[in-house]
Amino acid sequence: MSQPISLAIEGDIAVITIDSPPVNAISAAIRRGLLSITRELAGNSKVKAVLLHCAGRTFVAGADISEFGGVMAPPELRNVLTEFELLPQPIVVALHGTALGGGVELALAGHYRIADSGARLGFPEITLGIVPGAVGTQRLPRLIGAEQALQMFLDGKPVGAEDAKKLGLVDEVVTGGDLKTAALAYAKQLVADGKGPRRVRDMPVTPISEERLAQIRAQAAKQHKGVITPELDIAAVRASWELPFEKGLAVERAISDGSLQTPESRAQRHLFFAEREVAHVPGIGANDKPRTIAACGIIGSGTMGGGIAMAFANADIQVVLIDVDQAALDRGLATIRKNYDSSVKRGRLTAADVEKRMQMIKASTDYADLAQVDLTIEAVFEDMALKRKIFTDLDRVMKPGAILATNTSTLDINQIAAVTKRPADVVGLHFFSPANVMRLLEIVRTDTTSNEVIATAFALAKKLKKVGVLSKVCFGFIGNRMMEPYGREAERLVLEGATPAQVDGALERFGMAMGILAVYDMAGVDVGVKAHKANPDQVPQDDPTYYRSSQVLFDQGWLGQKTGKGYYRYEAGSRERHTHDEALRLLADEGKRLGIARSEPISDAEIIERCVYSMINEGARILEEGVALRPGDIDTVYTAGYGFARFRGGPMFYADEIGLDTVLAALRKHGEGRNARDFKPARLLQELAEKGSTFAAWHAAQENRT
Ligand code: 3H9
Repeated sequence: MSQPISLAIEGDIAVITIDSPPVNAISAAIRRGLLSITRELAGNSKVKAVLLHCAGRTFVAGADISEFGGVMAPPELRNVLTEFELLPQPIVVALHGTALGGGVELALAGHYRIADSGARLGFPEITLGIVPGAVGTQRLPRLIGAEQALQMFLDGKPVGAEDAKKLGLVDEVVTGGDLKTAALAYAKQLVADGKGPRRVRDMPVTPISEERLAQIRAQAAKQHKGVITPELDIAAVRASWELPFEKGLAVERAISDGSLQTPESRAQRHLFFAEREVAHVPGIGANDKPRTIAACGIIGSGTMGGGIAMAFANADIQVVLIDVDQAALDRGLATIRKNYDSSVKRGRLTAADVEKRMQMIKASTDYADLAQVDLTIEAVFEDMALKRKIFTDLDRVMKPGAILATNTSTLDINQIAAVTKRPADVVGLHFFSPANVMRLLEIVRTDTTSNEVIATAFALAKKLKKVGVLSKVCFGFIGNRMMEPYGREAERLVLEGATPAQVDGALERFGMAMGILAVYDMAGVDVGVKAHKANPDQVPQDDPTYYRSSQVLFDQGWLGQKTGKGYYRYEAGSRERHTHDEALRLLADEGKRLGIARSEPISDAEIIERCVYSMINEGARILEEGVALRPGDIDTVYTAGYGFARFRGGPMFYADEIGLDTVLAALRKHGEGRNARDFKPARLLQELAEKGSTFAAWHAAQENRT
């Protein structure tokens, strides 16, 4: 195996190569290696310049995040980079692929930076709840100005090579040709020109005015709700202009090291790995080659089908969009165009992009046009008989090896697969609305879906820039099944005397993107009412309070935003929530009629315990039954698809953080006086809580057993 970092002397140039697949993350071995190479070069007067570059698909994508959990082995990256920067020879750093976090900090310790035109440079630390800790907060402001630097830290998104050059972050951009060759020539030219080191630490900083800083702070608070990392970034960058370099470095060290210990950082690092682990499915390996998906059929051009069509067109996959008649298709295509046009207005797409994408979507009323597609996704309304009929037709027209998928969110896909002669090629692909925006894709495996089809679904999710999570067939799969008790409690709370604003406010302060009752108003109060009606076997018939509040609104024709009234009242054309007094009165009356209205005020804590802990309890059942493979899969579903705050790490991680005994005790407390079913602790939750264990530990033990 090659060394993760090595040194070669080419003429009078020292070439340092980092080669640590897959992404050249800086591990302890690389830190040790770079330090020893630095010390070797410091005393080598024959070397006139140093070039640092990376092998493989990318420059360094950051520090090795897996080391952050425990005590990091010495030496510290910041100390290594200090010595590296002080080398007497000029240092050229050549960047390609994605240079991120500690990768850019490494480049900043060099004296000159040259980038491939496809390179992207950025500081994603904010997405991990941490502050750059390898002197980035002190060097970047010196190189590109404090304001631009702070914006990069707060934004978290990488910039392209040309933009990096405009910022002054790189000196040269190489278009075409070999980067290493160009960088060597650059280094030789420096030597020929007698140029020495140009150390960022010696540069002055352009500070940010207090007034401007206040604006940036306000904007960041809006963009990153509920987390302290932006404030920490601001404090670290402030040190760059208020203090000399060495003192600023000490401030950054304290802030960055502290940021690694926060619950929000633990949560976000957990999600980083959880989102990558989801695609590892036991039993599916390199032999299960994903099939090529170059063209896709979509049945149904409504909101869901249209959004899915956009997701495919955006990923450069041909679409055949099918509906019953031309009028339906025209409506569907008009909505797609309208959505694309609004992206043009917001500057996200050009008019030419829109034309190209519209060209990718061919509309048809004829199933025969699906004969050559590699996959068809059925996205019609939830009706088993209709779906079985569609699958019978698809089975007849589609080519051998093509995949038949359904976007159902509730129905038993085994029953749908059973009507085909190729049940191994049938899978659930459950998109979330709007399907062109939402990152989550639930991949639902039936009893017969083949490994190859599952592998294809994961590859497809990646191509669509989504995160695929595997679920077994059950009512609601992972996400909607856990929503059921969550919504049940929210609905009951408003009958007991909490206002919708109170319930949603508590959930939003906890970190949900939107309170559940506001979500109902947005999606349509009728959606849930109809889903419950269509699935009587999933609805307890002996509980008159069950999802009763939405029925009360539904009976009045208050369906939410679309009718101007629901849990809230809306002015025409506005989504701003106002108190809906009539609804409050009716809901209070209903609570009294059912005998559940309470006189004492309901606290935020009770709202969270009843709604969120019930969701966690259902998550435990889902793990017990093997519907989800891992607690992290559930967390990924909830943060990518249901607006659960990333800084909480998802419901199962959050439960581990607060302690499963806390969850269990609250379930027992709220279960008193309720029917035996509602807060009944899941067996797994109870066992783990009583042992003082966690979902994470349970999962690790399961992994070790297999
Ligand atoms: C930092 O640098 C802090 C500093 O200030 C220093 C403080 C002292 N570490 O995403 P992929 C793994 S914080 C460890 O599927 P892609 C990943 O888990 C860091 N592992 O590929 C996966 O493993 P597996 C700042 C990492 O092509 C494999 O590599 N940097 C790291 O879709 C492939 O990853 C970041 O936050 C890492 N840093 O995307 C960058 N990065 O195959 C995070 C990746 O076993 N990384 N892995 O599942 C990314 O954004 C993407 O991985 C990247 C490639 C864009 C690079």
